[in-house]
Amino acid sequence: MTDKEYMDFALSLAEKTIGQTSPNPSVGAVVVKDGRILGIGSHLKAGEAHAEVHALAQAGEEAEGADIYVTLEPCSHHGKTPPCADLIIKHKLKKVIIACLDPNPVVAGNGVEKLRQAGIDVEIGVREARALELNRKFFHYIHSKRPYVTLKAAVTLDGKTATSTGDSKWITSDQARVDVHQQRAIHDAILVGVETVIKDNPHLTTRLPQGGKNPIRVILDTQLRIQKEANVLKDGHPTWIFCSENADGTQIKEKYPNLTIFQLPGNYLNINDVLDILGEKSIQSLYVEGGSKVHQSFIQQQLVNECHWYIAPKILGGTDAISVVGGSSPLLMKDATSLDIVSTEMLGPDIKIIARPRKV
Ligand code: AOF
Ligand code: ZN
Repeated sequence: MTDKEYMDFALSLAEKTIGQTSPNPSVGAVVVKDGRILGIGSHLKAGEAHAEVHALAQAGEEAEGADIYVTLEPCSHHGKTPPCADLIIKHKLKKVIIACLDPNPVVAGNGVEKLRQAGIDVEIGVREARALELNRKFFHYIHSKRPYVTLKAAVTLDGKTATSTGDSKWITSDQARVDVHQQRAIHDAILVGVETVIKDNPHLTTRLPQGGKNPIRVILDTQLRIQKEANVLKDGHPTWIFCSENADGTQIKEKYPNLTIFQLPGNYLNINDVLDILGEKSIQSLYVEGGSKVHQSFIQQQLVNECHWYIAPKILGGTDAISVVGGSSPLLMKDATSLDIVSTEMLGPDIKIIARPRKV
């Protein structure tokens, strides 16, 4: 196998753990000597062993003189676990092949430096694009200290998310909804506006046959209008509400211990402030499920990293039906938000489009 093929194998090991390692990145490692694979590993959970630890434990003494393919620069710091660079040096590996550097300031090139100083060959950049894509949420978080924002919408062919009466059950098929629950499971938090809570009384939990972690629920509710018996309050899972400092949350807070209230200064909620606070609370990925006003705020302020659009083969028609993105349109087409389509996929009768705002 070539270097690229071994790295692809390491990347595929890492990709299988997407969503279960937060706040750590997904990492895979493969130890190879004389064309034989001696050890493989993935980082499985924050606080537990890194990918290299598993792979090297399998290789044991045979690791001496071997190469290791790692999807991220081996760490050099004492975090919750000891440095992988030290472990690689201890096992006397010959060469370390790395897909991409770790931007985490406590590592950021120090891992490579440590290895080179110990006389180990290091090659960087094999399958880099795939590795950057794999951990794009982690990298975005490290660079911006804010969560990576994915905007999700289920729409008709004519871009509507509800009828004029607000009915939206259901636009897309079961297959599309399963995909949404898979996305909920791999995000740290899910965000909606209070209008959605009042209208739909959703649970915003992950409901998959195979299980899956629930994201923290974040509700934007300036005036604290949430109904006292809302499912997101009653079901015991963590819910964070952002409201204005003028709202009084004492009673509701006492009633629901799973509820955290963040009161922001001023009379309206600034989404930039919300993202800053979520970042401080280690939320690296945020799944925004609307409604249309919330979508508009995120789009207008250019706070979206990725759009997931589930398009059902239905047409509602009517200027009174609710558009997926609210507010007023710009006057000119040249002022539209431009995106690049990353992928398209059929989910039963529906299409899923993933698109990312075009970088200018
Ligand atoms: C690696 N291999 O498999 C991973 C790495 O608290 P700790 O000790 O788990 O360190 C977490 C940091 O280590 C994380 O933020 C990232 O910079 C790096 N992750 N490094 O060598 C791995 N998961
Ligand atoms: Zn490590």
